[in-house]
Parts: sequence; structure tokens; C-alpha cells
Amino acid sequence: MKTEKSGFNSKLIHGGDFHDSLGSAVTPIYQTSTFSFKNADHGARCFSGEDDGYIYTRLGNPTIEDLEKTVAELENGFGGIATSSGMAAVNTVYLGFLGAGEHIISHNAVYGPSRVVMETLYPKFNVESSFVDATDINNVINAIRPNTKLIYLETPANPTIGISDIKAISKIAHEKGIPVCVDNTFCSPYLQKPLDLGADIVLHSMTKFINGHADIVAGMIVTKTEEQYKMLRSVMMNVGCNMDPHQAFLTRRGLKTLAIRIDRAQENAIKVADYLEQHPKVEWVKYPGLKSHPQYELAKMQMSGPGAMISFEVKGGLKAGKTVMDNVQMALLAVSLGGIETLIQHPASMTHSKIPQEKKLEAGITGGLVRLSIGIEDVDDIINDLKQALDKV
Ligand code: LCS
Repeated sequence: MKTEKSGFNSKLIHGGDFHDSLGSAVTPIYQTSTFSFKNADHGARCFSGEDDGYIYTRLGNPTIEDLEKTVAELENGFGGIATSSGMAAVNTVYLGFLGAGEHIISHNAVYGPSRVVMETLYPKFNVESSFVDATDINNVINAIRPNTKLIYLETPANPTIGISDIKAISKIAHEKGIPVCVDNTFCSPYLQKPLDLGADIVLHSMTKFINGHADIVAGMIVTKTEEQYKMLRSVMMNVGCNMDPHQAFLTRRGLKTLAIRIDRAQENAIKVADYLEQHPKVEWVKYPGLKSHPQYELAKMQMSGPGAMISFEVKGGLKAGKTVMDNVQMALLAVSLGGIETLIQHPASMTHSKIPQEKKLEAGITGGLVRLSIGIEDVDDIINDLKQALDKV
């Protein structure tokens, strides 16, 4: 009997609708590179698309497909395309939408490599880019050119936590026939649904909240239309940045607890952000749940919760920030985010180090900015850990 699964948590558990003849409760790992055909005609029909049988794991695999269907369902999209990493998802979208002589507008504070690859590799193929502060829609409007083929948002942005207005930007983009892609990594579909807000493509580093256990690297693209799904799927298959079945299995398992993990991490993050904002040694805190956040009202409109990512600066800048990072005892001094453990890192010298200094500063990635990914530990322990590290400043 099929489960009624209209609620988000029910979709997390039962999404994908995988069933096999053994009644497996969990989608098994189909650790196979290839699938045999019944006969030559069947093989030909699989290749022509007349038969939807599996062919070869780079093209499709039941374990991976279950994850793709589930995430697409959670994002209210047409279909999902799983990739080997979040960066593979980013590059699949870049390759799919941009050609020689064409132009992309992107937020200026996206994840470091999402900007670096566009500014260093794509110019070889004559792709033009404008990285602007997309938290102000006028900057996006002013950057539109006749050859603009994609608007790329990351909201909340890594690491500035700046928030861009998905609905308003999508409306303007669509008037000009430009598709909009949103990197939804910091929210996951639990807190934000970019396609419902008007975007065309949503992508994730599933390494983060979706898997949530810091044990795999993975990516996902979800499209609104069948046409864009087919186009991007073909890019992924031909580039060969497919997911592996074991990676899909772990991600599907991690995904089941997405909502309860985020509820808990977010509850902790709200308390940590409040604590930091009141701390005499802290210069500023950026967190969408704080009234002091410049896009606090917009965050309330487009996100169903403020999430678990916080950026802050200690008075005394980088030197003081390093003292905090070097002295935390429970939090891990590590990049990545969205896992069950609290992580602290320094974007200017770590995740965003390859961006030239003047571009970092223009984007608000200052030397003193420290980023926290709040985990699901006991909040008193997280706060006490930060307290004793701040005491050393
Ligand atoms: N998009 C965002 C917003 C990210 O934060 C990351 C990785 C990616 C895409 C790329 O995903 P990956 O290929 O790593 O799965 N962000 C990282 C970070 O802030 N620290 O380490 C990785």
C-alpha cells in the first residue's frame, strides 16, 4: 500500500517511491556500472528512449534515480540531476546555459570556486561575467546586457549571508527571457523553495545540509521544465560528472532527517547569534534571524526559517578572529558546512582565498569575517565553547 506523503517530512522518508520485488524498506545500492539488455532490440530501444530500461550508471541508476526524484519532489521541480559534487552541479549549469560571446550575471559573494572558475576558466571559451551585489536588485538590472543568458544567485550567500530577492529578480529576468539559477545550499528545500519563488533552476552542494553528516561530497540540480532537465542531463552525462551509487545511498539516508536536523541546528543558531550579538568583543553578526540583518524582512518572506549559518567579526579583526578559531575546543576548525557538528572557518584565507583581495573586499569578504556552521550539539556547549575562545581574545 502506498503512503500518503503530502507533508515535507513524509516526502523526506518516502519520496522517490522506490519499490522492488523483495519489499526492501530502503533503496538498495545498485553498485553496478552497467545493465544487461534482454536482447539486441531491447538495447536499441533503451538507447532510443522507447524503453526506459537502465543502460549504464553514468546515464542512470536506480539508487541515484531515487535520490534525484526525491530532491526534485522536495523542490517542486520537474526532475533532478545528481552530480559528483556541488561544483559539478555549478559547472553543469554554466556549461548548459553559456556559450562563446554570452554573459552571466552572478552575485559577488558566491562560494569561492563558483566565482573563480567563471573568472579563470570560462574566459578561455569567451564567456563574459559580471559579479555584482545582487542583494540590491538595481545592480542586477544595470548589469543586464543583450547577451546575458543566465542570472545566478546564491542566497543566503557564502560567506556574507547576504540575501537576494529571488521573486523580484526572476520577474525582471523573465521579462528579458533570461533564466535564473539559485544555489540553495545554505537553506535546502526545507527552508527555501526557489522554483516556487520564480527561479528556473535550483542547485545544491548536497555535501552540506541535504546529506548532513560530513561523510560525502555530492551535488544536485533541479529544473522547473522538462526541456531544461533534458538539456542539463545531457551535459552531465557527456561531461561525466555523475554521482556514484554508494554516494547516492548515503545521501538518501542523510536526507531522511533533513527537517529535524535543521530544526535543531536552527534553534541552536538563533541562540548563538543572539549570544554573539550581545558579546562585548564582537563587532558585528550577520544572521538572517537577527533584526540587524540588512535583509531581515526579505529573509522572513522568502525563507521559512533563518537557518544555521552565521558570520561574525571579532573586535580586533583577523588577529582576534584567529584567536577564536585557534581556541575552540568542541567546534571543528574546518571548511564545509551543514553537518551535524559545529564548524568554524575563515573564508578570506580558506574557502574564498583564491578570489583576488580587492574583489573579496568589494563583496564584503573582509579579513575579520569568521563563519560558523551551527550543528545539533547541546546549545549550551556550543555557546560555552565560543565563550571560552572569546575570553582568550
Ligand atoms: N555552493 C555552495 C553554496 C557551497 O557552499 C559549496 C561548497 C559548493 C557550492 C560546492 O560544493 P562541493 O563541490 O564542495 O560539494 N562550500 C564549501 C564551503 O563553504 N566550505 O567547504 C566547501
